[in-house]
Amino acid sequence: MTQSIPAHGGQLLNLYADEANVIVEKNKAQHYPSWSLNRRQLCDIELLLNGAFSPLTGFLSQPDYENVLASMRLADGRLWPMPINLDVSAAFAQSLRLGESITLRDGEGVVIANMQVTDCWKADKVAEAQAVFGSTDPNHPGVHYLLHETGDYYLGGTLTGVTPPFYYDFSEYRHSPAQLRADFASQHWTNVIAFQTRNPLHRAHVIMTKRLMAEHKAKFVIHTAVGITKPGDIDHYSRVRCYQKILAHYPKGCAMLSLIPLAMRMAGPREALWQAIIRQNYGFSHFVVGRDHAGPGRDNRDKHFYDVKAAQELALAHQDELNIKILPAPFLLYAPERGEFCEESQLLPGEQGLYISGAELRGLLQKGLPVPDWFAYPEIVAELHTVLPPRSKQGVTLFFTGFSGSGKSTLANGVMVKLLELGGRKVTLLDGDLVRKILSSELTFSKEHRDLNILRIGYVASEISKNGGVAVCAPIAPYAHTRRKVRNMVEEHGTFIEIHVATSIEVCESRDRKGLYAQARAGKIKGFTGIDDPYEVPENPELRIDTAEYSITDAVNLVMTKLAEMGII
Ligand code: PPS
Repeated sequence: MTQSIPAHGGQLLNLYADEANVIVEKNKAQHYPSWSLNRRQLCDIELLLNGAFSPLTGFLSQPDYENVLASMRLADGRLWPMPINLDVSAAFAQSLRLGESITLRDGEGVVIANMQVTDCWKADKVAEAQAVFGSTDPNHPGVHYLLHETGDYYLGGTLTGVTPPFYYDFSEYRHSPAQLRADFASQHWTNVIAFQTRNPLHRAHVIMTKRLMAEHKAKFVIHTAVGITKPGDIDHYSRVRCYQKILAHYPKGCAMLSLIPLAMRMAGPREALWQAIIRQNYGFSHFVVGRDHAGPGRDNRDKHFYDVKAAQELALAHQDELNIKILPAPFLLYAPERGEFCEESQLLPGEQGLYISGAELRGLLQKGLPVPDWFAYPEIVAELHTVLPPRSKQGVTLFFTGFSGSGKSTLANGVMVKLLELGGRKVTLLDGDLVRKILSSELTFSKEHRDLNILRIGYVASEISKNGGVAVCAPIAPYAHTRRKVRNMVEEHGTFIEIHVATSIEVCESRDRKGLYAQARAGKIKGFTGIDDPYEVPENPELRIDTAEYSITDAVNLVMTKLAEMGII
């Protein structure tokens, strides 16, 4: 029976205080130091509190953490491949004593849980990245988050839940492990396949999962991650609308949709195993592991971060320790002559199997080209056309970066005027100098303040792009990781184009239009970019222009040509 599927570690945990004690915990919270949970931490804490992360009773202690990194096991030997840490700032960590309790609040200040802090240590993030992701390459989104967005200290300790995080959206599809188990039991569902996904489903997915349902005499649940997925993914609102539509392609009463607030790490093999454990805790009997499951795609050299079969192999290698059956997903291709899907090995001699990757699909949508009917259902394509309109209708951020005096503002102004001349677009200029007078008037040029300045610009630009406008930004933006954060913000809703204005420091200094380089050389301005402060050269900008080599008109035309090439104008 499905309800008898044991949780990982034996017992499905529920870390919430019982009704009588909620008020006691809330009262205690008033006297504890508070930590405001970020989006990732809110996802993690919800799954800790509702038992999805059983057998964890809180954020990992240091011995558990070290064992997880070294051997994918807790200190007591139980299998657990993913570190679940409460990362905090050095200042907060150093203000605490071990044994002390803290209260964990959401962004609005609601008390989510209290935690007794048993461990506090400084993270070795590079070692963690290598152990968990097998890489320290910041092009990996999980590595980037760890190295650049995670607090420097980790706190471990047991949790007592007070208030479950609240959602306005799709509440009918949100289930805790206990609720989903009860739901399966009430419908007498015994074998149930969990299908983890962060993408819309198409014909091949439906055919593949229906085959698995038949083979394993199982019901089917689209158990979709709606916490944090890969930057640039289609937002969960549109995806859930797609899933609602796709359910009509399954036999009635045999398939359902459920949302899990999982913050994915894109950790490939380790993540596949972790996700299987989580699905066991939700009461599933089977878990589908796809090709390159939870992989972040390709690195800068166009190489997959993980072998496409590594996730399936690692999960299968631990099958004996799991009470959920791992189902490696067959990879289906479309055989056009036969009008059907088959595995590569089943193609007839000379037969060419067709497949459209996520990136290719995105390309078709961005160019406004038709999506072949053999690949996707028309109602899903219609939804995708709404959420991913052709690039000419999407919001855009043009992000010029380079030294002071490199020509960023001149170029940005020129491009803005050209766009206005073409018409049909609302354009906002967020020039470095201008922003510093208004948005960031109180900020200095320290690293922290420069980062904050760029994040403010990025936030405004992403809002403009989200609403279909064009944001033209022209700050120095000297740090690669901050530019990456802005790219991630913008790509949630539109197109991000990084233009490195690569004019050399010598040329910029010789221009010295504002006399600032002379002042920097004379030591009157300290920490001047390119003189005694760093500038990290963009590795892969969409465009690089040295303004010493072109007239202004030609340089502006280079940008406009790039925009035309990309289908933006
Ligand atoms: S940053 O690093 O992106 O936050 O800088 P930004 O907001 O673009 O501001 C750069 C403009 O500020 C003037 N300025 C300095 N630049 C660099 N370093 C130091 N220490 C500094 N102090 C003042 C300078 O005029 C820059 O203008 P632009 O338009 O880039 O020439």
